[in-house]
Amino acid sequence: PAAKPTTLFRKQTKVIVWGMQTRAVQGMMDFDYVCSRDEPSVAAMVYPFTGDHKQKFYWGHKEILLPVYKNMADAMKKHPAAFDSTMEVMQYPQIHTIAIIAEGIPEAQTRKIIKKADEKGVTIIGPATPGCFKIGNTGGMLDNILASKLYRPGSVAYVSRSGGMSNELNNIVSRTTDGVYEGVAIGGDRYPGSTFMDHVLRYQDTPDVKMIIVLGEVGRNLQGIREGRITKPVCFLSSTCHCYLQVQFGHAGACANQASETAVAKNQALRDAGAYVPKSFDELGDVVKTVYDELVANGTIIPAQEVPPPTVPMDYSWARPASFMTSICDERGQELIYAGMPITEVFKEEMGLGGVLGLLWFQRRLPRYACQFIEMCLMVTADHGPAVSGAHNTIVCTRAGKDLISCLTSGLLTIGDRFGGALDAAAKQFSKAFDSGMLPMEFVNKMKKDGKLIMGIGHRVKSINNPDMRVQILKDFVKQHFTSTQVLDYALDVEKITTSKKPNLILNVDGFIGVAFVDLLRTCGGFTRDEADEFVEIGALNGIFVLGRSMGFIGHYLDQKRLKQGLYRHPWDDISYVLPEHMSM
Ligand code: Q5B
Repeated sequence: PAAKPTTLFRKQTKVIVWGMQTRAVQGMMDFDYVCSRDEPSVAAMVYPFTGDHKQKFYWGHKEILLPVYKNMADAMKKHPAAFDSTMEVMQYPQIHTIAIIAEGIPEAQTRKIIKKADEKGVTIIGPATPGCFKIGNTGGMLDNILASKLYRPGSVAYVSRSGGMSNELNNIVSRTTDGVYEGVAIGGDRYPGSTFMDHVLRYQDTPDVKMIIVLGEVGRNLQGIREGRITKPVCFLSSTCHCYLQVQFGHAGACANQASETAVAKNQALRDAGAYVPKSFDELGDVVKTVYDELVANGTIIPAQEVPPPTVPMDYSWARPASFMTSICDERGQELIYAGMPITEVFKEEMGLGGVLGLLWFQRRLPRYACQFIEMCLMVTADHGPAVSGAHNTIVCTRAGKDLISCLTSGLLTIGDRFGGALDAAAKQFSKAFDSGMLPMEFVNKMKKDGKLIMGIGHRVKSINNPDMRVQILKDFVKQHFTSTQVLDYALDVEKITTSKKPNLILNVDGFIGVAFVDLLRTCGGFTRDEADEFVEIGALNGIFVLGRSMGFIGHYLDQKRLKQGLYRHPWDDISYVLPEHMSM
């Protein structure tokens, strides 16, 4: 087995919280804040049942957003339990400690976790414990933490079985000593991920720990104390109500099976081995104080000067979440802010429409060539004549005397898979096929076999014999400025195959923008791969056509008004009436 670290938690330790434990996370953040940490200990949350998003918390008096990831795609299918997530997390080499808050993990699974943890050198705390280092709800609410002075390290480390006893121990230790250095509740299951002795040995090897408290229903492994491996003073308290055989109290791990395991016998054995063993829980504080005073008197402990902790709001308004969340724009101050950038800066930097779109849609300051590309896309999609579905609708609506917004939306409502709204679907289909290593011919054949159209391929009037200059203009720019065009090149290979079957099956303007945008998001340096994929997943790219073509639809509206065109009625001779036989006149 790999070596386990002695120090489990440092001031820089970051945690990932599994599950939507918002209250626990806010408690951890408050704790971090009063401990004067530079930044929150919670790096992220993982919640497989929603998409990636941000969750609001308070860092002191300031609001912050914490990323919530849905983790790997198959986590959704697996409905991960604590066992699955623990086993999965152990695949990552940077994880050295896992605290399992969940209860009711089958013992067989816990044994598997322990085996894997030993192989990997990972320390497991739990199951069925809040743990320590302010993990989850440990230590209670903020007033409790402040009262127990947990915001600064003391010299006393404890290990208990029950997380419920942590508050009581924190209280006793804070009243009788210079405070808690670390506190672990190993959890209530019969097979906890780590044992009392694991932690006692760790504390023995941690220089800043000067005395140790063990609080457990039944102590099991005393060898360390007997053999002199533990040289620091240990206060041990085992509940005497467990002197009866085969009685299970509370946690499964409290079950005493042999006479030698009962509390009375254990307590005596511990006293004999040199541990400080109070007669009852009421005496624990006195014993701890006696030991602590001795350590101060002989100079082992030099109490540090008290520094008051920073204040945090105690009203917990976070528990009542705001009705709306926003992360792209803030208009409350003197100056409007787009994704963190004051509007004067946007103009000073001459970011243009592409730059503003980068801030508001992608929350990034995009490179110059990316802003230019976006503006070119808006320009080439601005209009394609009065005959296309959307413009036609806008014109008919205008001639019916409707207002600008009705006419514009009437046109916009035609945008979809067939007309102007194939960008996202093309981006998804082509990138998925490319990423899977499928050859272009295999992709075309598979789509045919599945009876599906390839999104972004085909045009009503444009073809290889009547090329679409809009696509040519974009292609020239992309080839000159993009750092990589892998997905576009793949789509162009597909186009060679489809146009060999039918000349109008070209990579159309929707398809081109869709695949080129995937290359841009993946390679412009502003996004992780997951972020790039997410924009395609949530349908950002169709927005380019919608925004661009709105210019054209508004143009058609104004044009019809200016030309004073009357109500439109389609001529009968252009309609083929195909009513069923028995209904015809
Ligand atoms: N076939 C665009 O259809 C169109 C195929 C295909 C495999 C394909 C069609 C299509 C995917 C959606 C798409 C965006 C409807 C288009 C735009 C903006 C615009 C518009 C403007 C502007 C054209 C004939 C034969 C059939 C089909 C096969 C057709 N498409 N096979 N994959 N994608 N494309 N939309 O010409 O064997 O005879 O049964 O849905 O990308 O909207 O200017 O007009 O700026 O406003 O009517 O540019 O391609 O062809 O449907 O009669 O099919 O070709 O299976 O095969 P057509 P169909 P078969 S850009």
